[in-house]
Amino acid sequence: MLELNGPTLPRRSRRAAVLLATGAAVTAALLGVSSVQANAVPTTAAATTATATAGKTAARAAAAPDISVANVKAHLNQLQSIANANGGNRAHGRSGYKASIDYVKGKLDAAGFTTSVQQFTSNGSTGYNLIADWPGGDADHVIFAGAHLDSVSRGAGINDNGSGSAGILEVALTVAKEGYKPGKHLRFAWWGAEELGLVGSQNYVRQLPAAERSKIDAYLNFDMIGSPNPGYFVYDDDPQLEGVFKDYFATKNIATEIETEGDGRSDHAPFKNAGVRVGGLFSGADYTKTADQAAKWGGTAGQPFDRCYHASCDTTANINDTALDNNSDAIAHAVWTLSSGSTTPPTGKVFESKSQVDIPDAGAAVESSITVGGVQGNAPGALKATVDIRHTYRGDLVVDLVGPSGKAYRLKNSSSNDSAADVTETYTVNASAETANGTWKLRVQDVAAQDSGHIASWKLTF
Ligand code: DTR
Ligand code: ZN
Ligand code: ZN
Repeated sequence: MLELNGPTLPRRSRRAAVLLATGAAVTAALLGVSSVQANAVPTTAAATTATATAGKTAARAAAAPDISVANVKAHLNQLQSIANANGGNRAHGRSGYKASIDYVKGKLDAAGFTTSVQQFTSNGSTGYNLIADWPGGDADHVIFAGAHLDSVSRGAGINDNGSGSAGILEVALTVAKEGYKPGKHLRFAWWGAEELGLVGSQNYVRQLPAAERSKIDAYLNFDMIGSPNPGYFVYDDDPQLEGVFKDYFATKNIATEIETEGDGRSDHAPFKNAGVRVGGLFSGADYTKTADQAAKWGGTAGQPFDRCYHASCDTTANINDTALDNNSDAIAHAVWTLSSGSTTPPTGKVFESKSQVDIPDAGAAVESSITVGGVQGNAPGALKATVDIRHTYRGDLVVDLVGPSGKAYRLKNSSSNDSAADVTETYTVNASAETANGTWKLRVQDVAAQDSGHIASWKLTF
């Protein structure tokens, strides 16, 4: 690939690239796909076939899936690495906090969430809140889950509050993986500067118009959910929300207590003060576990729930996996239950195009179309787009799926250091905002000179 105004390739590989490109052009000529068509946006009639019979597509009330505690711990490992690389902490105003925001945002963007970063100033430093909305659901009824992402300056803050942050992140990613279609709108947030006095969440609530605030049916807060000597505490601010969590733990034969020390001590407080119904979970901080509590929860009586609270030893070693797992599953149960959504099972219907479309070297985008029909309702939140693109330097390629609405969903960005050939991938796209039936397009553009190729085939699985 020769970057425009970039370094030139050594002659051998340039010659090889030229031969391959010519080869593609020869292939195209044999197939009657003219070079003019390659540069224009061809109106290739797609060879679409429904190759599978539809399963029942009736939506069903969805039960929350299990949340992978291994995935939650993988997020904690990332946050630990971020702290290690940034002075040992992820505190407000420090590089480790912004790096934490960037990590979480990257995961959510890739999963199809609509994210925004809200900035604020505290103690002379810029702070950040990350807000993530799952497209769909009744916008007038929002189920909101939040956790503060900042640590104290003394340590990595893995339990306080990497645990809550990782727990809601994995729940959000599971929403996407499941293609969950909530009846109510789902929103997630990672707050900044909680340790300075709930600064980020207060900033968010303060700037939220009253009309938007009134749409929040519930705000659920998760601050410390993996304490090493854990308790199972449920916020008692709202009886119904408290009941959702208590009922869940009862099905797991886990005793709970109401959370008594937390009033005003975490990010649910600004929401509660603004009249929003709040709930949440907590596994304990520096208070001491009693003998009675140890009898029902295990662990060590006479010791704090988290002896590393606000200390440098709050690392990935400071986590009880069972508590992290149980609480992450309880978060998912609450999100699914309160959003009363459904998951439309995959129909199994496949629509495919095998029309070859040439991709001009460093040229205009080309498109291949598929017309979808006979699928009820909207496309799934986990629509599978399988592409087979032949190209001698796939880093040149930008690939989008364009829905019937005309909205483009980015499948692949270009990359100056991906010299491998061909793009043969299956992408999962949250296309739940699109009607299933209509014309879908695969749009491909080669954005760098000296390599070319063609779309060989692609298909959509509903
Ligand atoms: N203030 C929180 C930790 C904390 C202490 N008690 C509670 C009760 C409920 C939620 C959180 C807390 C912090 O240090 O981040
Ligand atoms: Zn704290
Ligand atoms: Zn905390």
